[in-house]
Amino acid sequence: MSISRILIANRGEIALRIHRAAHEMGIETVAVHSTADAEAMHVRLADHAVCIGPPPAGDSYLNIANIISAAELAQADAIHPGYGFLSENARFAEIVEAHDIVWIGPKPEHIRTMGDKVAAKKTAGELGLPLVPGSAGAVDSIDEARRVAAEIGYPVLVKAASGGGGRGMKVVPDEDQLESLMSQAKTEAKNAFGDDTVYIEKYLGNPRHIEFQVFGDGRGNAIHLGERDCSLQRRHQKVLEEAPSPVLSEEDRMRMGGICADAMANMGYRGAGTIEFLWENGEFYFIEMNTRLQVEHPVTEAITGIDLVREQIRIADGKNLSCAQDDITFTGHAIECRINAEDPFTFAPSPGKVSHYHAAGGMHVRVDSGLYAGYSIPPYYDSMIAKLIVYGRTRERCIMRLKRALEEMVIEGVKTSIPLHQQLLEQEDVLSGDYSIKWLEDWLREREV
Ligand code: MV4
Repeated sequence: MSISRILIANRGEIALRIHRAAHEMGIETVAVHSTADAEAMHVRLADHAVCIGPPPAGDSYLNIANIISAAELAQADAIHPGYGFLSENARFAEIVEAHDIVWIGPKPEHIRTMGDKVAAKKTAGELGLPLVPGSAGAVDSIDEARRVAAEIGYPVLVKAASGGGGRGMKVVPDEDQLESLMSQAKTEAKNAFGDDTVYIEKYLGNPRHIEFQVFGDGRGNAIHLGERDCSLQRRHQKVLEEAPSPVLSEEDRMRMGGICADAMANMGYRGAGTIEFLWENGEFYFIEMNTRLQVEHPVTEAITGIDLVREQIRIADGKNLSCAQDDITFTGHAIECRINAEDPFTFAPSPGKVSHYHAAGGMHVRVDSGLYAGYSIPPYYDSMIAKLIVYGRTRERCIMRLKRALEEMVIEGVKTSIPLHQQLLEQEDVLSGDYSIKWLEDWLREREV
């Protein structure tokens, strides 16, 4: 059996991205949409479209029953979840498979394990990934917390097992504050996730965020596609990502990438995954694994020439990985700017009608976006409206081209983060690649005064 019609359980640029890969493989697509998205580009482009509910995501893009019904109605034989929404919902993956629909994603058990940060860290350690020093698992009592913290040394970080994306974390500077901050972390975790399980790690003060792209075939074979540096973030939202990282040597890349690929091979991982590390003073420390395609995947595509969505679809269809590790080369440099409909100074969302639109173009310039002139950006969803991905033979030339492409982009009628990116690309530290996860927020704070 092979996949002939994919339901895309997502919206916006990633729905378009998946549609494009599918059509290039001769596969039909089914778009699903809320009533707010009836005029969206992903609906126009798809071969079939099904309305799955009212604007709030909880009633549409997160409504499992409606999405399964849409798949049955449209006779889709596979579902691609994209990123966000239901992409890391293990129960959804199980329900899809129980309906004899191909799930274009990892095995549900692996999604579940990596969604629990304590279980993820335990698994990562067993698979040989380097960990941040800390508790062996969940920390149940203040006495245990004191013991662990004294052993690894302050400052420590209390993290929620159900957290991720930075929610439910507390930095503890010394033992005096451990008890109160740990109980605060537990209360916040209970309220946010319905689970007050926490664990403790050594707090790394000034690391970079470096993540490795991996693929497994689910039968014990796995490869890595190198790393992305995503250190430029604001409130756990990535702003600009690049590949390769400005700080890794080819030797570091192949050594860490090899460790990641071996780990995925040993767990029998299937599909695309991203292994996130903090990097400080030349050392890697595993923090989390994402069991989905990521927003920033195009920078990896640019330097490897591999279509990651095509690879995902092939694997879900039972095919072998399209290339061996030795066939994969890393050439040149790529940077992605996330363009949001928001005020570039206050970051307030700026939904509304796009009066004029013109995408940048030219050699090595890619714009992934569902925008068009006359489109109304609805207020209900994420504010990211476009991704500008630029490639260059070297990092310097990539940055020159990126500046040129940002000048060309026209998005009128709403505020966008384009001016923010233009300012960023004037900063010495960004130009030299000398930044950590702290850099952007520090700079924004200085920019205000
Ligand atoms: C950390 C850390 C420092 N030390 N863990 C934030 C989100 C979640 N994925 C893990 N995070 C962090 N974990 C230790 N032991 C600092 C962060 C962190 C961070 C990580 C990646 C990118 C941006 C960040 C911004 C603030 C904090």
